[in-house]
Amino acid sequence: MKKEIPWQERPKGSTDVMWRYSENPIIKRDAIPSSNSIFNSAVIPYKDGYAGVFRCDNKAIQMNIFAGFSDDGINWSINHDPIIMQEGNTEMIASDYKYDPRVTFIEDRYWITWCNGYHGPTIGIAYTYDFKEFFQCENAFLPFNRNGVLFPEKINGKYAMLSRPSDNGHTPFGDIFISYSPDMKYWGEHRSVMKATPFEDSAWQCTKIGAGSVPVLTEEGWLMFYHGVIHTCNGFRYALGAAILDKKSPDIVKYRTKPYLLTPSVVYELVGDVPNVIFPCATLQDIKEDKIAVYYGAADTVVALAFGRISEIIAFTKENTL
Ligand code: BMA
Repeated sequence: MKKEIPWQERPKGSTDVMWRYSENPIIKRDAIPSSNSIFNSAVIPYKDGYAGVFRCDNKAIQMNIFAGFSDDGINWSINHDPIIMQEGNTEMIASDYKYDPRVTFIEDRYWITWCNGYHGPTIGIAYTYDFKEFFQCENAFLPFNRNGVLFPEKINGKYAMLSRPSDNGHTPFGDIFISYSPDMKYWGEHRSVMKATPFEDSAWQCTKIGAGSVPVLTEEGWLMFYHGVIHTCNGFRYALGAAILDKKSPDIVKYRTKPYLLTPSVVYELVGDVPNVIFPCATLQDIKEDKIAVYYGAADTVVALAFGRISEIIAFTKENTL
């Protein structure tokens, strides 16, 4: 039986390229007993349904990642206890906190990347076959770094990861880089991919940007949703854009949205622990049906879902490129 991804047609009267799920948020802040908030989280097809890794901050505001399962990608059952890591390709590495997970299937297993607290934020890596046992590997980079996103296949024989070098706080800068590894342990060949924009060109992404969802291979190249940030007089505002990276050399940005695709505009994006945040971390797509569903954290409090037609997002990105 063909697995349906979550989907709703574009609302009548809307001309927007992407639109929100009418029942958002799909995961509320108190979906498990210990949680203060559940947001920036990742999902992936698994067996007959879906699995996910969720960022749940508890009521002491300790950040951790939790596994969860769903039949339909909308109704989730999230474990009440965080993921316990075992040794992967190295000895156990300290992890003061874990947040903002991404999940990628490569070859034979599911890889998790997240922001790992190791003398400050950097990129943690683990793998699992079943979302029950998880094996933690070497951190990809030195601190400080965030938003590590793996490509779903090797590129020129190597694992490839986007990331965003940062600082120890609420980083006021940030560009996306790509790094390669032969073995998921040693990372190098770091190259610049895309930068925050000049204010006068596209101000919603002028302070910093970060990779969001796992890139999806399309006829035009790798389609990736990212967040862009503007520093306003009221703090940071996080919006969502799309980029298309070259298939063979993904450090080459073919197209990138000058206007945003989604910006905080409905109550669960405008109101929460951190107002004005849309933070994409995953997609589910049906390439044949030309459908994509984007999972994003809203206002650092809940998880929400948005939809679009892949062909329309690509056409829009090409026609409105920076
Ligand atoms: C970033 C990260 C994200 C968060 C965002 C907005 O620095 O901490 O987890 O969603 O800020 O607060």
